[in-house]
Amino acid sequence: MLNIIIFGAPGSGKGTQSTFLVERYKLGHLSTGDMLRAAIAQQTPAGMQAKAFMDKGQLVPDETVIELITNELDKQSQAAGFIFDGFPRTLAQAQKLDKMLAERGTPVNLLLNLDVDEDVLVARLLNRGKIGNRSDDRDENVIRERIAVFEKNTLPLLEYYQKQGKLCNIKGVGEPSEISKQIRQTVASQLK
Ligand code: B4P
Repeated sequence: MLNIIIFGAPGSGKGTQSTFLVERYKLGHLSTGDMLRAAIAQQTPAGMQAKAFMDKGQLVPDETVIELITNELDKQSQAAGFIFDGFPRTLAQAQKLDKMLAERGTPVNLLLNLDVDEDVLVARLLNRGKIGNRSDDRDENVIRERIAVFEKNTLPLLEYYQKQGKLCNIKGVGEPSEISKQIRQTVASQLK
């Protein structure tokens, strides 16, 4: 199995590059953001709880996202591996992911860290807010809160994966296809 975490601040291109990775390596795509938005659209109890956090730019409680991920891992048990997109976002989620994968006899192989400056992130998300239907992209204060939460709660995970020798830094600015090319070369050299 091949398990890749695509990591980065809101607007760093995780969703965009996940599409490339899923296509290229034929892996399952597990995006907690997409799962949460689906739960909100279906008005499930988890979705209703998550909405209040997402509207404010805060993280949804660990138990909620861990339950969503566990269910999907079980549903897609035949997959050749996974792209974890937007998960883990806290140390508790990272430790739980290691445990869940160990129970299935497979590890996280690598983490791709998309590095993008804050001003670029804000501009991208405001632009998506104008053309898309994500309410968390419309308000600059919410966007800046999401970035602040990322820096406080999620960025420290890089050390966790660096210690395991799994961290790969990718410059996340430029044409999406150029970034995909860099990712392809990084994955190839890491898996040698
Ligand atoms: P997510 O859905 O993960 O949203 P995101 O961080 O904004 O990333 P996304 O993948 O959508 O954007 P991308 O960078 O690809 O999470 C939303 C919310 O859900 C969180 O705030 C949180 O509340 C909650 N949540 C999700 N997972 C959670 C977890 N594990 N624990 C707790 N809470 C959780 O792209 C952004 C834009 O940039 C796009 O419009 C794209 O077109 C553009 N773009 C991408 N690459 C570009 C490039 N190279 N050049 C120019 N533009 C580019």
